[in-house]
Amino acid sequence: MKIVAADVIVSSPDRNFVTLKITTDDGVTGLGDGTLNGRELSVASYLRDHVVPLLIGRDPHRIEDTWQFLYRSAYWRRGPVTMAAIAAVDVALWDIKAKAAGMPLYQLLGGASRNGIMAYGHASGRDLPELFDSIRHHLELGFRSIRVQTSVPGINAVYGVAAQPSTGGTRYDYEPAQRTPLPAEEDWDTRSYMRHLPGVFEAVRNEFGPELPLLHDGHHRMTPIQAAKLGKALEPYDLFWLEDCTPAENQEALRLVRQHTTTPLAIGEVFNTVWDYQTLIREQLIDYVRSAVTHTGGITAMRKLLDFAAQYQIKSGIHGPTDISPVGMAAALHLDLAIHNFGIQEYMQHGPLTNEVFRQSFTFTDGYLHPGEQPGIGVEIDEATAAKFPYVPAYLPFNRLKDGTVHDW
Ligand code: GCO
Ligand code: MG
Repeated sequence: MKIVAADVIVSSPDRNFVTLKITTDDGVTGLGDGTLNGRELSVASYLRDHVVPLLIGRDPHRIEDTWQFLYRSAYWRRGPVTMAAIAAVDVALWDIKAKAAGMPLYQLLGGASRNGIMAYGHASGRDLPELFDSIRHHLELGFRSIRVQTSVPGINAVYGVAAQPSTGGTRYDYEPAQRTPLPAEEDWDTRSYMRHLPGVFEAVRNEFGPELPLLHDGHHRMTPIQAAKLGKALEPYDLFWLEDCTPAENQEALRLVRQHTTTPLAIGEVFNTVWDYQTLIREQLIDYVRSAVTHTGGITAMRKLLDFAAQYQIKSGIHGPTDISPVGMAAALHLDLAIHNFGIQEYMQHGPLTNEVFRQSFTFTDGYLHPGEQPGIGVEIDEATAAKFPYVPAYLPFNRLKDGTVHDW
């Protein structure tokens, strides 16, 4: 079997996606996701201009060799653009291999280790009544684990909070990459946030009880000591995890957080190789690995990363917002089903136009996801429909503090 074509498809139904479609001389095709929110064209060019020419003529079954060739032959290593491009190739090759074997990808990864994949949804509210409605709405949708984000008094626009009532309106289901020529500026004040949040979780626990797994995303906003303080303040509310509590380029910063709080920690959605986690995992400074298959070099790399994490009793918490395409989501689900150290899977439902472009076979039933039994990863792209939605410049917001200093968003 030989690779005879590799096409980079940039399409923007509800948001921008970068999809790689690899075709073999047997007519078998595979899809990979190379979407990098706000920097999509960088990955499209990396693939189109520097990777696709290297793929033509290669044996698609040599997945590990192709991964190592793309990682080492570039000379320049790591980084979100490179690892998203390698991920797109890797997942497309796993898709081909599983299709050629006539089985769903998870069977090639060792078969199912569980019956279903526990998902969490994104509830949010500008105030408690709106938040409670959003939580109820997600419970009605079948979610059994829920992320809670709210507005903060005195701050105009806060990450993760739907701009409209989330009970069937424009729920916070679409990642906030605004289709604007420049990134939108949002305000922020960490102390206001830290004063406000514990009361929100006390109210949620009083309303919904002690059992419901609740998650929260700090989105890199706090210093290590602030993260330690918030983690400690949230302990009475028994969170499933506090995510991205502090920027983690300095992995050692989590030692301080860990000394002060037993609130479980999830980190890594902005990471792209196992080296970003080395101290965090070896010293058990986190409880969940947040990387997406799409941003971390694909199935080949993610499986090795999660096996490393498993030795330290750390579980998966794969990133699954709507800026991970249905292709990247499906790849995650096959890995989720097969690995032993599965934790939870983020699941933001894609928009209706996205579902027209990507035909998916995964299911969400009674709070659990399943990749389905289709050979391959179980996603096909409708290229004619994809062509109707050309790229639209879109950027994630950024933060400034009250004094104008740029802050983490
Ligand atoms: C999450 C993430 C997202 C990011 C988005 C960036 O936990 O899902 O924090 O909300 O903001 O994926 O593109
Ligand atoms: Mg996050």
